[in-house]
Amino acid sequence: MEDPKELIARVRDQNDKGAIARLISIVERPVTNESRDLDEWLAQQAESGFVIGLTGAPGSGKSTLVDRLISQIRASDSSVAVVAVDPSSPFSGGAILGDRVRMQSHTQDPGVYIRSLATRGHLGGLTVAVPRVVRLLEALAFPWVLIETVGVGQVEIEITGEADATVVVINPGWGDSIQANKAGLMEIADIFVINKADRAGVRDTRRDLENMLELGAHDHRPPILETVATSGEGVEMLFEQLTDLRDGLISSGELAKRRAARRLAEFDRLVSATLRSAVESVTERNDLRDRVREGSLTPSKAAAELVALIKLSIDDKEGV
Ligand SMILES: Nc1nc2c(ncn2[C@@H]2O[C@H](COP(=O)(O)OP(=O)(O)OP(=O)(O)O)[C@@H](O)[C@H]2O)c(=O)[nH]1
Ligand SMILES: [Mg+2]
Repeated sequence: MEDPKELIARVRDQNDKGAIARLISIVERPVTNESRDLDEWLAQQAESGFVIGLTGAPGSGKSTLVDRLISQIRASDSSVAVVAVDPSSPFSGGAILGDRVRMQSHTQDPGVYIRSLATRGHLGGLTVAVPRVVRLLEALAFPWVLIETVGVGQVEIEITGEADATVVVINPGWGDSIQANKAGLMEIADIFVINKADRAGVRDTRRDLENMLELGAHDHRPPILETVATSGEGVEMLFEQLTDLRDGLISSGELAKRRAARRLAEFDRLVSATLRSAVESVTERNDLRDRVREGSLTPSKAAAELVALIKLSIDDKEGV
């Protein structure tokens, strides 16, 4: 494994995208020594970026929109990193490969870094990996980080919760906003985008959305924007709104609050993931489960024994 410090220097001095990829594969594995070293460095870096999650039904136009947003951000002379996340895919490919093609015009641009993350057998999976990767990208001096999640399941919503702000993308047409509501997207949206506004039904969809927002308890009613991602129409406005949102969250202190809550959530997730993996590795090495299954040991005694065994294995490691 390469020294994280050297990799960071290569990113800083030579804008080496390969070094970014290596650093990502280190932070993805939170309990290794290299990753802990990197954490120390990360903790010293300013949290100066703004992280936007884009979520919405498959095919709603998120990647096309991200591609256009990249252009807007680059035109403002900032650099941008994009993380495309597909929790349903066990490997990078398929839909994510499609995203790469969609954002291809930017891959040669030194101010743009695009990375896809798919489910791998890492500790805690994507819900642990994504926030760490995002924090790394921010620390590597990307002032904007965009996270695109494919689909609107529970995991996607959890991942979106790792962003500073969330854009929910829906399309015109009957039922789309109702689906978004069912999926729990009304509560997490900072901005709604009706993309594919070149299609019929935009007004109805806007009215549906407004009605649903009326019922919810929002301190700030999220703005509803219309875009045609394929032509770029409305994207400049979206970028303006995102910039205003960022400035507002900073000046009200809300951004700091959201980030503090996320640090705690990361801690909680790491604790459960670490404990779960300790439970698994201890369970593998004895017959507690078998004895519970046959009824020769009560579940509560087995649980107590398991905890004692985990404690022993931790003491062992500390003694080394
Ligand atoms: N008519 C129209 N088509 C659009 C618009 N935006 C995107 N599309 C098309 O919709 C299709 C899906 O776009 P993507 O950007 O891949 O959508 P996505 O939400 O990233 O899809 P997944 O990542 O698979 O969930 C593509 O064929 C786009 O060209 C739009 O504003 N109008
Ligand atoms: Mg996509």
